[in-house]
Parts: sequence; C-alpha cells; structure tokens
Amino acid sequence: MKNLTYIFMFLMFFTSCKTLKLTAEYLDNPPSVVPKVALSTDLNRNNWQHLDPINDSVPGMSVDKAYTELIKDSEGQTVVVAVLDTGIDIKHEDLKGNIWTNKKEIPGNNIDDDKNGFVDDVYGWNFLGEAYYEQLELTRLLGKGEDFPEKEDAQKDYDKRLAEARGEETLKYYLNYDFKGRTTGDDPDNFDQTYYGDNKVEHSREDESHGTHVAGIIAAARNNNLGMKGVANNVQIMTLRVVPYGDEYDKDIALGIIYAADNGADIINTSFGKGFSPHSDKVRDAIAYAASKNVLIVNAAGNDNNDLDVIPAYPNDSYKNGPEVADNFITVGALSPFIGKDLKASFSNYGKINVDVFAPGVLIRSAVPEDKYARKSGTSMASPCVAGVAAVLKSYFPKLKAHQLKKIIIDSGIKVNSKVMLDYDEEIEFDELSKSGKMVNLYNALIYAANKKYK
Ligand SMILES: [Ca+2]
Ligand SMILES: [Ca+2]
Ligand SMILES: [Ca+2]
Ligand SMILES: [Ca+2]
Repeated sequence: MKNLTYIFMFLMFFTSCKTLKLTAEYLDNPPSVVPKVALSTDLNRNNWQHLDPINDSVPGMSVDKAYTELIKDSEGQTVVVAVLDTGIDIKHEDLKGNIWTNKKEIPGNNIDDDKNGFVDDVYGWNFLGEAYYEQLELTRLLGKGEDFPEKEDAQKDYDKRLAEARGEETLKYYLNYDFKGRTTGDDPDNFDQTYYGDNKVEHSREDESHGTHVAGIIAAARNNNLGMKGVANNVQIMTLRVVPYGDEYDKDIALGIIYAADNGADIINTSFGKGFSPHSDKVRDAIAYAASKNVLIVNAAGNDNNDLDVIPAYPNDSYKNGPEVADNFITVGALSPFIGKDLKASFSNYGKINVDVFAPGVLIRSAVPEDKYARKSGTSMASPCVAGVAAVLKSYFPKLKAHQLKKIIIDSGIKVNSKVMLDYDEEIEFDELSKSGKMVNLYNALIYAANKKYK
C-alpha cells in the first residue's frame, strides 16, 4: 500500500536540555484506509490513543512513537493544564504527583494570601459548593416561565426528552422544573457576584468520576509502572470543579476560565457542553479573555451525533456560525478505534464550521476515583487527548503562543480521505465532519513545531 512509510531523516539537536529541536519529515499524506487488524486485540489494548495509525492500524495519536523516537530523554518545561470538570481525585495514585498547587496561597489559614479573590485556593476552586445533581439548562430556562429567544426549540427538546426519559435521575433532577441543585447562595445570572463555592476540588463521591478520567488522559504519570499513561509527561493539573451531573451554569464556566487564565494555566480543557446557554456571550468574553492571557482552550464537541453547524452546542467561540471571538479555541470530535467506515465515533457531534479536528474518544481507559481505572467513551475523552498533545508541544516549545498551538495541532493532523458512517444508513466524507478533516497526531505536531511551519 502506498504511503505506508514514514520517511524521516533523523537529526536531533539538544542545544540545551530544555529545548527539543529536530528535523524529520512528518506524515503529509497518510493512507486513506488502513486495513483492520484483529480488533478484539486492539480493544484489549489499554492505550490505543497512544498508538500509531501506520504501525498499529488504530487511529491513535502516535504518542508512544513520539516519546521513543523524538522526545527520548529530553526535558521539557512544566505546563499547567486547567481541567474544568467535576471534582478530581487529586490523591489518585496515578495523578497525585502531577497536581497543580497555588504556591502563593498558605493552606487552611482562612486568608486569601495571594489576593486573587479566593481564600485558601490551593488546588483550584470549587464553584459548585455542595452541589452534585443539576437540572438541564433548558429545564431551568423553561421553569422560569419567561420568554427567551429559543423557547420553542427548548420546549420541543424538553418534550422529546420527557417522552424518552429513562432512569430516575432524568425525571428527578434533569427535567424536574422544581429541583434546585445550586447550593452556593449566589445569583447565577449575576456575573458580578464572583465569590462563592469553596476550595474542595475533589470528587464529592466515588461515582463523581468524570473529571478524574479526563485528568488521567492528560496527566497520569507515564513512568510509575502504575495504572496508565497520560499523553503529557511534564504537566500539572489545575482543578476547577464546575460541572455537576446535569447541565453546568454559564457563570461557573466563565469564572472557571477566568480563574485558570489569571492563575497560570497554559491550557484549559472543557469536556462538557449543552444545547442552550443563556449567557453564552459571557462565556465567549471569558474565551477571549483567556486568549488575551495566551491560554489555549480545548473543547469537546459533544455526544449527540449532531451537526453543530445546524444544532449549536455551548461553550463555543462563535455564535450562530458567526466570526470566532478569538483564535485560542479548538473543538474536538471523537474517533473510534476502527480505521475505515466506523472511524467516526457513532455519537460524536461534527460540523464543517464548528468542529476543528478529531481525536480518540471511544473505550479510553483512564483513572477514576479511589485509585481505580475504567474505560469511558465520549468527546469528553477526545478533548483531553488533544489537551495532552498541546501540553507536550508547550512543554518542548515553551515560546509557542496559544494560537500557534492551535494551528500546529490542526495543520499537522493526519488527513483522512475516505467515507465514514454518519448514521446506520448514511455515509459522509470524513473531510466534511470538521474544519480540517484531520485527526490529531503528536508525532507530526512535534516535527511541525520544530520545523517552524506555523506562523
Ligand atoms: Ca487566594
Ligand atoms: Ca490562605
Ligand atoms: Ca501511570
Ligand atoms: Ca470555532
């Protein structure tokens, strides 16, 4: 099969132990279809997101190849990745060494030592307080009994969800007009009230596992012979608990992004989303603010198999397919482990305008609370794969700006020139699913960055 070979001329220069310089050719025109190998074997592999599309016949990001052939033992700088999510098990055996702490804050003295507006914020902040379950945003909006721009769509959506409702939680919390999940005492529509919640960033119960899983994909220790390996090897996770079970509040997301940007994050991962967002303008303002602080945001496309150019999801860096408010926001769709017609994860949202790239997001094994591990599927898993790639790039090329990280990740991805299933009876060119038509590849991204192909 043509193009099956990486051709590299390998020369690695280390001008200092901090800088990785290398020249090698990256994979410009990869094969459009790679024959499947034994899929059961691949599924049993615990780290398919790290494998190589050519050598391993799975659409991984060539992470292992990048470490063994490019990075080797060179040292990078430490990169801070803020994970806006549920609480995180910061004491997890495979994460505890890679947790960001606020060095300027003295723990437990009830004083805001660094005067950043948050008392005793050692690991980040918990904007949810004691909350765990929440309504969906459309339930909150309709429950107010007032008019709002997308009310008709919201009511249709609500009625559909109610008709299809399965499970106690949906009726008791998500679609229940009377349920009050918020416990922080602030007005969630008043963005001037910025101080609420507490410093308890850990998971509030064992099954609050989403944030830990996301953090593990980015940052689980690579060299401790435990559990699993994160994509990044020199990273600290800043923990921002903003995502309940149910829909997140725009205010918590905006303030979480601002906290991360103000307190030293290089990259923010946002593995969540919702179909209605009454203060999406405030979130876009926060995205633009993060851009002004040179912070990249990596965002999950969502799991409804929707075309986001038609059915929007939030957060997003543009409104109704209009201009992007900044150049620091990447939206990521999910890949399955199967190269070929099933390459797109069946659930993954897509969009030629609103999704930028695709990355592994099915049956990804990562950390979950109490020193355990589990496989999860979702664009929630694809986004941290890309945040991890961004962290590695930033670690070895620390001068890169947020918009350059975005450009490198997108441009160096592997183009897929073949049709994939969009639904059980419908095919689409993979190229039509995202702006770039590419899947993310760390090996290529490092070579691209080293060769300064970005502007
Ligand atoms: Ca503080
Ligand atoms: Ca303090
Ligand atoms: Ca490990
Ligand atoms: Ca966009």
